[in-house]
Amino acid sequence: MNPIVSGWYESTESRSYFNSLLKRNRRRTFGILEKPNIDPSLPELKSVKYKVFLVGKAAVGKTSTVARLSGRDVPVNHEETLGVHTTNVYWPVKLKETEEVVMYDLEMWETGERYLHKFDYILPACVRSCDAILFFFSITDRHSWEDLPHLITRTIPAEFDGVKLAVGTRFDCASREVSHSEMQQFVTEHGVNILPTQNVNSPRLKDSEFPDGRIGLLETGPFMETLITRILQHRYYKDHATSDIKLYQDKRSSNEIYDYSC
Ligand SMILES: Nc1nc2c(ncn2[C@@H]2O[C@H](COP(=O)(O)OP(=O)(O)O)[C@@H](O)[C@H]2O)c(=O)[nH]1
Ligand SMILES: [Mg+2]
Repeated sequence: MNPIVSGWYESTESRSYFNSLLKRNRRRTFGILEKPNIDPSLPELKSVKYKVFLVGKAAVGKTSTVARLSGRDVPVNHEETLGVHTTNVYWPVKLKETEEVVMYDLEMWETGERYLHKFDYILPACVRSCDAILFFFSITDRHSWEDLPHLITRTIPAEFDGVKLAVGTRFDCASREVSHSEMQQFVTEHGVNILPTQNVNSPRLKDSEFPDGRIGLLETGPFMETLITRILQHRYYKDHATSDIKLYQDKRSSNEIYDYSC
């Protein structure tokens, strides 16, 4: 069962909540001490933070994915991320059972691949208390795809008890080096679902150089909803491990690749 009202971000009701992520239709960026300001006429909003770690080969599209999810432009050229970088991506969700709206704050952790190899304290810091790890490959880079199973095993510590998801980038590109059936097989064999993404910029606001924040939110909605849903389902499994676990079993078949792009 899906714990959230899916597609809620497209509803009229959600608009006043999503407005807190925008300023004059541009996506707002939030500093460490800042949070989205919700319209005071709305009921007070619960805020829940989750830690998400993005890992994968250099130039596979980790920074671009975070840029896209937080409403910034995708970097034109690859520049290695220096040290560890975190970005908070906010996303309001309506819970199905209680009809409560919750503001999720996904703290996205990324690091340049070189730093990961150079300093052996970085990986443990990134995976510690992590709610989800996103393993990246590019659909136009066969090597990143073939390395995916090793990436998973060399990244996760034995005690890791969070969500594992693979993210495939460059689904906008025609020159694909990975077939659909290979991805299907991977999902069946490893029990790790794949989220396809295409990190292309949103259209510009009228007479402006800035991306249209509202369109960006709509475009990234399926990715954000899937990620939050997986985290919530996983936590539910953990909390109810000995009781009615079947209740929340995901209706999607376990070998499904999420069939959308953002
Ligand atoms: N066409 C296309 N280009 C992408 C995509 N994702 C990333 N890129 C490009 O690949 C380059 C490297 O990506 P980046 O996010 O910096 O890689 P990182 O090292 O994994 O953080 C960027 O300059 C982007 O322009 C995608 O989904 N589609
Ligand atoms: Mg990067």
